[in-house]
Amino acid sequence: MKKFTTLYAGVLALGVSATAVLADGATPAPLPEAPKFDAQGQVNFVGINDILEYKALPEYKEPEFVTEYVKAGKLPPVNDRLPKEPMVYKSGNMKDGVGVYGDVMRHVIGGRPEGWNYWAGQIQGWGGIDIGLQECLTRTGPLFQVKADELAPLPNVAKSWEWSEDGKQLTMHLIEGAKWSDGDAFDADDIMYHWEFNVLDPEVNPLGNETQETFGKGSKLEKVDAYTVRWTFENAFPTQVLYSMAYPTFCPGPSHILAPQHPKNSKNTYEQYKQAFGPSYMGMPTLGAWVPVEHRPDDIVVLRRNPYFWKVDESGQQLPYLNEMHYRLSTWADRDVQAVAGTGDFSNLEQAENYVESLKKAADPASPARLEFGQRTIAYSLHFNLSGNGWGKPDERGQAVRELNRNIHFRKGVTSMLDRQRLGDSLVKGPFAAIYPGGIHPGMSFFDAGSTVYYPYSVEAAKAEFALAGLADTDGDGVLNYPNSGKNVEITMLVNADYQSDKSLAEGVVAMGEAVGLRVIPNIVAGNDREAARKAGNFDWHVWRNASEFVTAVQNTERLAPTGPSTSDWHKAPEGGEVDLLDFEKEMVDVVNKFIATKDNAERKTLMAQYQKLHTENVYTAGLTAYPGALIVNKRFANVAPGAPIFMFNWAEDNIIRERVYVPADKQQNFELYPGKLPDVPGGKGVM
Ligand code: BQZ
Ligand code: CA
Repeated sequence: MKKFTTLYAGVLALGVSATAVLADGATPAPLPEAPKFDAQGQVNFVGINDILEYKALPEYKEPEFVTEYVKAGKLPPVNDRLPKEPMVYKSGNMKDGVGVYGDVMRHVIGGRPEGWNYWAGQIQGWGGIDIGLQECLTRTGPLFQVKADELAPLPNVAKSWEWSEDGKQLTMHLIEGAKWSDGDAFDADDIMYHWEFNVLDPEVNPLGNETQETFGKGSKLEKVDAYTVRWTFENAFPTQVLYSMAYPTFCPGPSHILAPQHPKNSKNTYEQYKQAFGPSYMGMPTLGAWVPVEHRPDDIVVLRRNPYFWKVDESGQQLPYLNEMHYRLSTWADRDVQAVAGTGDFSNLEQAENYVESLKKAADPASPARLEFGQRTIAYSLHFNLSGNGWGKPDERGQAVRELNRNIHFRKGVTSMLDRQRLGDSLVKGPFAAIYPGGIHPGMSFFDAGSTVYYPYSVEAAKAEFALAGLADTDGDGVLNYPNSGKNVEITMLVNADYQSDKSLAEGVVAMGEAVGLRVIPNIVAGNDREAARKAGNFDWHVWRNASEFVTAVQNTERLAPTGPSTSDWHKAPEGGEVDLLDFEKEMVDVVNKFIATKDNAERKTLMAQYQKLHTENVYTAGLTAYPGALIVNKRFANVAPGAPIFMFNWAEDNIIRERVYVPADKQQNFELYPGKLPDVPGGKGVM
């Protein structure tokens, strides 16, 4: 009774009759057609077997300077540095065929390396550093070019797998005889170390956020022999889980280096384990194509080719072709500027404010870089911290907001206050941005307009919904008050300081809140600290650029709803507690788990449509805007797959398969900072 009278009192305080207000609540409207925008790059779709295979070749080759190390007895011959059956990239899938050694790809990034313990959650600075260092059980970035009816994760360090009759076991075969970049053998012990000491240890939070639930509640993993591991699942044939075995969620680390530092094997605390390989530690063993050899803080990270890299081209040349990789430590906006100017080699043009300038520069025939727009795979959403039981340890003010966040009328009010057309225009005018209600991106294969509930922009509807949530400006200062405490509603909104786009959208949300009496206080935090705040739940709201599950639905599907205690970025369990699921979240979890558990494509489409309806009707998140990205790559590079999106299953740093990109001899520049050098031992001088 109390609740209703308070509510009623709130409504009356607005000076309008309850019926009028109720009639004006948020009412769905058809989703406006997105402006026509054709992706420029034409993808030629292929089968998985057109891209790669695993087989022994009659002979192998290496760069001449590497042979010098072999002659000097510093390195085993190339045959002994490769697995029994290396991964072979097929020339038919390489636009410019077999390449030549030499040159560098000069990345510019906005992140900063905290250190090299990726498996305990350290950040390397994003922008392709961790993507290049992490080789995972499967690989999905390049799937943008795989035919829909053959879509399945690519083999990677797991070269093949088979399901048991009952579909509850998956036996995976690892590449045999591969070595870490320091020569140590790669085998099942590395897989098991990651599973037991990082994933299952609740004190260790890998950078990919993987937990046991990432692979299905009650999932198990065991070692069969040196090159075979076996998964056991509760459901039959959860084939979806193979996507979660790709970057960033199952990328084993060098257990010979990590295990001795783990608290279970040493006197280290968990923090000391995480910090055991600081940003100045060079030569961290990797299965990736390049090894960190130098880090000048706030200046550059330099990597040199890994002499044990386990992939080759069809002529038997050990990859990568590029001898060196640079990551200039700058800002994300500078990455766009340098890529079009030609002082950098690569950018994901993802900040729409930079489109016009970048397009103009790239349109000049003399431009050093090629710019190619893709589909609308970039989108931003407003996340409500939906934990009402203590995740992130909120104070009284924060707790009150979380309880509002859990109120459907409040969320419908928020989504109604958003003028999405204006938000898109605030980033860039023209056919780029589309109205995005939230959930699966418009235009993507699992998007279903019919199940997308769109509450259009309406100040009246927003105000009516806030009244139904019991809010009213009882002291007339223009800011809504809580019914019982009488205090003004104050909402903190976490914003990533590293991107102008995030800040522009946040400004829009603040202004649109003010117009309906909501006081939204932006908490604009840079890079690694923002990551920490996000992961710890230190926010009421969060303006966030979507991850791959909202683009493809099949990559990291478990993150579409709180399917586990910490699988959702904005609704996790508190220490030692449970996730306090709202009713519609329980339904979403059920639908997502059914999607993961079935192989029937028609059923999957139906289930994803059900998910989309639950997500958008209940405003699980409030979409802000969706727009295309453009890939900018310097023209001297060959083998950049046509139509590679800047983001889909993963970022373009994965999608373009950098290890098979090369610079034709006549276009090579002498950008190498350590020509003729190879990485030194782990923790050594960098180059030897
Ligand atoms: C791409 C990407 C490669 C992370 C990061 C960064 C982090 C997030 C996100 C993007 C950067 C670039 O994105 O913006 O274009 O190069 O690195 O990893 O935004 O702050 O936490 O999810 O991927
Ligand atoms: Ca007030």
